[in-house]
Amino acid sequence: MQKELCIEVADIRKGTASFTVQEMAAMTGEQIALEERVPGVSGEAFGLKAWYRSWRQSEPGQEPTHVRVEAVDEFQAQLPWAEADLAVFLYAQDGEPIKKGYPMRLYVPDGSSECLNVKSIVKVWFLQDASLEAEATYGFKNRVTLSDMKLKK
Ligand SMILES: Nc1nc2c(c(=O)[nH]1)N[C@H]1C(S)=C(S)[C@@H](COP(=O)(O)O)O[C@H]1N2
Ligand SMILES: [Mo]
Repeated sequence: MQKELCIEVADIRKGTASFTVQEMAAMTGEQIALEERVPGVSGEAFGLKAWYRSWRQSEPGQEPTHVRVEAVDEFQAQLPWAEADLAVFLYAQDGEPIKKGYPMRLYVPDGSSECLNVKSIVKVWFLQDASLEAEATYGFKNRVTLSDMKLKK
C-alpha cells in the first residue's frame, strides 16, 4: 500500500497546516468534474480558490497576490492570484487516489502553459508579495530560479 502523503499549506495570516488530500477535498463542499474544465481528462477535483476561502474564511480584499505549489520532486509553479480563478486540484479518479500525480495535481485550465499542471503536490503557499512575478513561472527549485524560468510561449 502506498504511504499516505500530507499536504502542507502556508498563508501569511493564517499560518501553516497539514492536511490529507481527502480532508482538503471535503473542506470545499463542492466537487468538480475535471472534464468540465479540462476536456479529455476525467477525475474528481476541487477548486483552488474555493479551498482557500473555506480554509481562511477570508475577507474580501485580503486574498493572496500569488499561489505557489511544490511537488515531491521539488518541481514548483507560481501563479498570480488572478490567474488561479479556474485552477483546480485533481485528487481522485474513479473514486481512487490518482496514480499519476498522487496525492494531488494542479490544473490551470486557462493557464499559459501545461507545464503549470504540477503533479504530486505536497506544499502550497498562499503569498502576499506584490513584488513577485506578474506572470506564471515554473521549474525545479534549486536547479534554476523561478525567475530564470519565466514562461516562454
Ligand atoms: N511534479 C512534477 N510535475 C510536473 C512536472 C515535473 O517535472 N514534476 N513537469 C511539468 C511539465 S514541464 C509538463 S509539460 C507537464 C507534463 O504533464 P504530463 O506528464 O501529464 O504529460 O507536467 C508538469 N508537472
Ligand atoms: Mo512542460
